[in-house]
Amino acid sequence: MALHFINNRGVRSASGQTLPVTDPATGQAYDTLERGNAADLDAAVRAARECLAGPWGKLSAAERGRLLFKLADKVAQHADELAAIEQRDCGKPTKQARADALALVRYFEFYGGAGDKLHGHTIPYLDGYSVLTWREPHGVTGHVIPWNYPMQIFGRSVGGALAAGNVCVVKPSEDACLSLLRVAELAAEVGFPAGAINIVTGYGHEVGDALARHPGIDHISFTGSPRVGTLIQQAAAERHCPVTLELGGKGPQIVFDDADVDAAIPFIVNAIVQNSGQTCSAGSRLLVQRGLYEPLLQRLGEAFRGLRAGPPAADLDLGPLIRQTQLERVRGFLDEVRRDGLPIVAQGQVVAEASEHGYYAAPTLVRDVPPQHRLAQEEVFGPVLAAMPFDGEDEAVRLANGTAFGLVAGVWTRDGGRQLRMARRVKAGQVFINNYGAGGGVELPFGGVRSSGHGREKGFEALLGFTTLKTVAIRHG
Ligand code: TXE
Repeated sequence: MALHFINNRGVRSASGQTLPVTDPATGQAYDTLERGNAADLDAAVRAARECLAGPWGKLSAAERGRLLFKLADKVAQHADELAAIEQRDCGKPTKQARADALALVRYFEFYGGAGDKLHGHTIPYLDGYSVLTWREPHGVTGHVIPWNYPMQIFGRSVGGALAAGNVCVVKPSEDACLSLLRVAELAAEVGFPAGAINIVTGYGHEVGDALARHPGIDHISFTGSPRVGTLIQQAAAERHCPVTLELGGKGPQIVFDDADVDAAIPFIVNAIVQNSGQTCSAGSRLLVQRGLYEPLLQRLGEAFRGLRAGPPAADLDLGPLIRQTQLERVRGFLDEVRRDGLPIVAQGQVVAEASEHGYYAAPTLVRDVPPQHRLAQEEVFGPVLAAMPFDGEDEAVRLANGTAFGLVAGVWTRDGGRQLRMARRVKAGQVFINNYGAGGGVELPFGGVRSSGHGREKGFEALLGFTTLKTVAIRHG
């Protein structure tokens, strides 16, 4: 029985209602979580505000950093436990669940050491004046977190917000929140004051919507679908609350015919099968220069045929998808592929013991996908890679930029000039040259342009977003 976490303790919902926690590997419910509502959210905001006005507001940046370092150590000690919780809650293969727990450690370390480096400036102005700028926390930050990487997204978002001096109210996904409730307990154990980290579980249209509208929330950080991002931004606009939105993408992997194919193949495969394709930065489109198209598809076909999806604990290439509706979404895309006669180059397997239970999807490579096809335009959020050929740099850029999104892109070429030209011309928040970081690198600023959202998370840059700038002008005569 998982409870909300408010004021450093487990709390029942005001309504007394709960929701089931389902194992995506079996489709069976094995626990409950609280179905929060606006009253629970309000209690969390009040706890946060009291903490901000009390113990949290008195801490120096260095003291906040020390707490984050302690939390990093604590999470490292509990990494196996947290990975096991995440594995059952999200269906992650062991390697992925563990990588997520270790990334959480890195986020707390990184932001633990970064908060006391948030400097302002002095600015030359009129004679007789001194002008300086201060970076101040927003106050209470709200964090709406999805189910694909709960620990990683909590780390980048809450870690940065705390380091910058904010206190946090978190609304995790109703599909995956157990690891975060445990992390919040660990934070209390290492000395985070009551109210610094609060978690209210439940549905998005109930708790998430209440968070977006609550006047006591001073900044919102949201990762999720473009549809809900729009709703949150609209609600926040009513009270002029700043938001950071990370809304996914349709990442192109652009492979020129001078690419190091041996190096590229493992990255291309991983970028679409990692976390069963449920990754905002997934490389879900493969753009290949025509001369390399056939040989590369042949080699990728072999690689895809060797991929296996199965029970998370078996630690295969893929686990299940998060829930039935996501599986139906992936199947819907594949139905359209068949209906429109697009050639499927290869599919991996769902291993026998998994095939009758849980939400498994076989990794699939589809070729000759027309650039305007839904498979080439919309985020599947499953292990389906859409391949298409291109002839030259201009066409590669046109195709790469030809969706509503702009989150992450990969470019594979040995030509140094082309590397930089492509990096400049592709519309994306991150461009990887001869590598592809599907979510990797806590140090690297991350976020999108266009429908992928705005604002940056991760890296030092994210700290700026969790602050507001105050200009102080002093006339001293
Ligand atoms: O996302 P939602 P869903 C994309 C991906 C996926 C699709 C749908 O393409 O297939 O979105 O996934 C909360 N007010 N991404 O439906 O609904 C919700 O409770 C406030 C990309 O699961 O956006 C959860 O905590 N909050 C992505 C969070 O929003 C609301 C990660 C995300 O859920 C709300 C996940 C509301 N009205 C999905 N409704 C990425 N960028 O990595 C829901 N929520």
